[in-house]
Amino acid sequence: MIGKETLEEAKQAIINYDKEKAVQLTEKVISDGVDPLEIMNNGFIPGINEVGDLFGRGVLFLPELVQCADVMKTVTDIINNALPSQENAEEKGSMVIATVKGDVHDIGKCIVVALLQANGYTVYDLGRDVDTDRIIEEAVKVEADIIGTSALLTTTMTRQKELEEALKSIGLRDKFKTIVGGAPVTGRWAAKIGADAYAEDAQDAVLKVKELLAS
Ligand code: B1M
Repeated sequence: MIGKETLEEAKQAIINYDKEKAVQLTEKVISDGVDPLEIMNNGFIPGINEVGDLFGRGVLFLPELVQCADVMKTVTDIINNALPSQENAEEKGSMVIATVKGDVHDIGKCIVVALLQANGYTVYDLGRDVDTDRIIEEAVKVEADIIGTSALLTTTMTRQKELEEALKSIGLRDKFKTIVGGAPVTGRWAAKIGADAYAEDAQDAVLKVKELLAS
């Protein structure tokens, strides 16, 4: 268990874009043998969410947002690298994942990727700002079981719908299961566009992927 004070320090380190502090806290948690997802979920993510609120309310501006995101990305990479990797991942199923075209937000998607990999799934991460056609091409190429898309902007969520429609129009909808996520995405949106699953966060994504592969 990480103390409340440390979690608050982690949150503030993101808000104040204090990279040195954020890295120091992360490394301490890892060297203490504590699950690093705890500091991520209960310290850093609340921090970046508050940054988003401050930005949305015009209290904080783009240059600061960029610096906060940079600190968030740094600790995400450290934590992702510290998650245990699994052998024989191939047997559990595979997934192609991307942040949709027009969207460069990838911090959450990278957490999802790391957690799926840590749970033994093979994940082909195509990165961010990825065209729908390319996502489908790659899924066909690697014979993925699941296609996952992340969208953080209300304006790019429509790409998730575009993917469903594109799969249908080329007769490949039944070949893949689809899962969607991202801050503005909801279960209702997933149902509306015909996606097979919605995941709220990385832990939920692992759960939903397991269910999709069993169905
Ligand atoms: Co931007 N941004 N941003 N941003 N940014 C938001 C999304 C915003 C809500 C902030 C705000 O105004 N309050 C707002 C969107 C408003 C809207 O759409 N209505 C916004 C805006 C406006 C913009 C720009 C347009 C700003 C500008 O240029 N004027 C611009 C757009 C650029 C573009 O994409 N074309 C922009 C840019 C950026 C940065 C580059 C500076 C940076 C991103 C850096 C990066 O990702 N490499 C950034 C950031 C950091 C944010 C906020 C503050 C934080 C996002 C984040 O990393 N969250 C964000 C505010 C917010 O979301 N509260 C905001 C932490 C992360 C762990 O959570 O990504 O939600 P999240 O992922 C979660 C779950 O959603 C889920 O699991 C993850 C782990 O728990 N999940 C999945 C995610 N993907 C999944 C996929 C799955 C399953 C689950 O299956 C496939």
